[in-house]
Amino acid sequence: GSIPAVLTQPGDFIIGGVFTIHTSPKTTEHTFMHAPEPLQCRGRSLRFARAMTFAIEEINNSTELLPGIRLGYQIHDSCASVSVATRATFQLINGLDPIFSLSASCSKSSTVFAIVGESGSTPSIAMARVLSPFVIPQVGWSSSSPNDKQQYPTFLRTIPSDKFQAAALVQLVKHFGWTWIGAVRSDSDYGNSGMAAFLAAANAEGICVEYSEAFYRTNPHSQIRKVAEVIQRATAQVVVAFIATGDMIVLLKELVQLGLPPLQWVGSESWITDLSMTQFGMFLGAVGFGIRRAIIPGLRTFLMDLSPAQASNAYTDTSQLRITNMVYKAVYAVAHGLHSLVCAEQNGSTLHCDRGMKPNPLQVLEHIRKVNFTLNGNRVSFDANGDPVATYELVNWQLSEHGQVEFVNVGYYDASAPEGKLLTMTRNITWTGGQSQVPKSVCSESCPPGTRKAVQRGKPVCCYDCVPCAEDEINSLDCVRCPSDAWPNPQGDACIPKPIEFLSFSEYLGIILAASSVVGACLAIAIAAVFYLHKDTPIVRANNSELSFLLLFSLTLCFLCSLTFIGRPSQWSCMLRHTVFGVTFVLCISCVLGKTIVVLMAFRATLPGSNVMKWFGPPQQRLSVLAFTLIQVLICVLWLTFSPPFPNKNMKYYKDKIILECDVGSAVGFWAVLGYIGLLSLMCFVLAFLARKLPDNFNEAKFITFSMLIFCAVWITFIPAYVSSPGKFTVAVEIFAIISSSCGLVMCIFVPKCFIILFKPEKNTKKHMMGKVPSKAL
Ligand code: TCR
Repeated sequence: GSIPAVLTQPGDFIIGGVFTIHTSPKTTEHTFMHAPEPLQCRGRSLRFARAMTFAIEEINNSTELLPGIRLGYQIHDSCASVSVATRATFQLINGLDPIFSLSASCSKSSTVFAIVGESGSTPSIAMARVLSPFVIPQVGWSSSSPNDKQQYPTFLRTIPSDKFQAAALVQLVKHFGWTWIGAVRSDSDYGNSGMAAFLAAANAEGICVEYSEAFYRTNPHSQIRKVAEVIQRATAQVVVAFIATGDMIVLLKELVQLGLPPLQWVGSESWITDLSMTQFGMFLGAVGFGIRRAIIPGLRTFLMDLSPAQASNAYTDTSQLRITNMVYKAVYAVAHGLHSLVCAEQNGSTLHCDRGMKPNPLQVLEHIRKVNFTLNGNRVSFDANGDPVATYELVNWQLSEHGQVEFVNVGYYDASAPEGKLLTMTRNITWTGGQSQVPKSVCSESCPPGTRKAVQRGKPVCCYDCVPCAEDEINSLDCVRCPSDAWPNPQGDACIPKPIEFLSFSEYLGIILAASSVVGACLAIAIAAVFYLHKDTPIVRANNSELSFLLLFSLTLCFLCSLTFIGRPSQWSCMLRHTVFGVTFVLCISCVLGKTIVVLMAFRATLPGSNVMKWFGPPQQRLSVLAFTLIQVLICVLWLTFSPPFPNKNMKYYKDKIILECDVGSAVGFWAVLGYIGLLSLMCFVLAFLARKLPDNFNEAKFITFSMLIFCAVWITFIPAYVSSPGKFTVAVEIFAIISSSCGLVMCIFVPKCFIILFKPEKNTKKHMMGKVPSKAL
């Protein structure tokens, strides 16, 4: 018949065991009575069952643990099948098989008080569902899927829950900066729940997953091929594989066939410590967490009981006892639980154990749950959830000197350590392809300074383009705008304050302009002095000296007022600037206007020339100058009271500097002042133009025309410069306009007369002057 293998040993108390001895449910011809062929005994599984019998033998020989009591066992082969495992469970709890006829030895067996098993999570869950209604304790040794006490109240285990392994893998991936990974898993409870825990934790850490594929060893070939092709096509260099050994072999064969270039594999505990996987070079450099290695004295000799022909090489290799130790621990935990239930100290000292006791399963469960003992130096205990403390070894697949792949322990993970100390590295890792450099697995390289990440539409956050920061932005993590008075440094990683610009006394331009205004003022004063010294000569007298002196005075002020434009603008200098300049200029122009009117009047109004001075004599002249000037004063007062100019930091105009300027306050005020000057000078120009041919004293009208021409030209060129761009050069242009137009007046109106007074005194006679008049005018 096709009865799965059963191995029994009678005893006072029987422990049940369900193991995956054959990996495929079809290979059921062999019973455990005859050792299976080496090929079917895929290494560890047979060793696991043998580890159980070894532990029971040890306990039976022990004088401390369960003295005088003989433990028996009944071990079933589940063939990695849920249905076979379930049937085995029923057999164990009934002691009878209701459906199949059992071999003689089995039918006599008594019921078990606890069950150790199964290997895989999926069959273990099936068993737990059967066992929990009868409250029969079950201790797993490698079923690691996160478990829920509500659903499986009678399940305990010696392997840590995979939720810790998932967290550990995320830590590992994060530690090496892999933000772009592939994920493959077994389509089983182990793979699905382990990967779900991993993905949730990875997502919380900002790790992006390019693909997540699932398959099972019994899937059609096309499905496995598809998974292999996804891995091949993807760009992620790191693949996290939450896969059971049996599934990994299948995938691996497919990948080898595809000729996949080496990737960095991050493995789960099931396959990362499986020697049968090392036959392929493809996984060299793989890293992952394994159960801590342990030493079980005497096990090797015990295993060697089988003839070498019956055992595979991996079976006898006891250098890597990881899961085997979990089986060993599980059996001991059950024995310790039983011990505390049936053994008690009698008469104060001798230990007595009750062989005939029929233990209540619930009590057994409670006692197993509470065990706390040391086994070969390892603590064994269960937490409230029935799980052990999670500790792992970080395993790295390295090439040994003999050219063989070996598992090198390169670090530890201890879930009970404080945050930040969970993962410790103890040795260097050799990466895939034998590299010593950590492989890179990112979707997009990190952005260079001066640029920022721009997530691509519909793609994970780890995939982005780098777009340059705006001109006024710096890059620290993202593009950050500098405050309005600062500007990025050339490297684009810090904001530096913008330089402040104004026309100062300490720069050449400022010094030259200030000097020329002072020189101009001195010139005007010097001319005034010359005129004063020769105030009785005809030239001075003929040019109605009163207006001339007033004009020279106002010209001096004009020169000097350009000084208020130089230096750091302050509230006062801003208010003074345009108003002082406006008033003094109007004073100037109105003096010139007065002179022109005098000339015009002399010839147009009263040709006989007798009473010009009566209509526009010195008092009228004075009055008109005063009136014209007062109008400008009024404009200025209104401007200053309603909206005076103020110093202003202009950050808008230039991106990289601040202009310290005088804001005119009211543009209307500013243009009114300038416009009034313009109006007067235009008037002056027109009148002087009309009078230019008239024979006045010494051709004054001609010179006035000329000076007004200079004046207007200068100011007209100034306006576009002023309106266009603010800055110190605009101010310089304005000063230049003031100085040059004042200069124009000085040069045209006074310098020729001075020249005659000083160097041609022979022409400075009444006769000479009178002689000219008729020749021109008449
Ligand atoms: N948890 C797997 C089974 C398993 C296993 C192993 C089987 C693990 N480790 C080592 C054989 C050898 C981890 C499960 O299904 O829960």
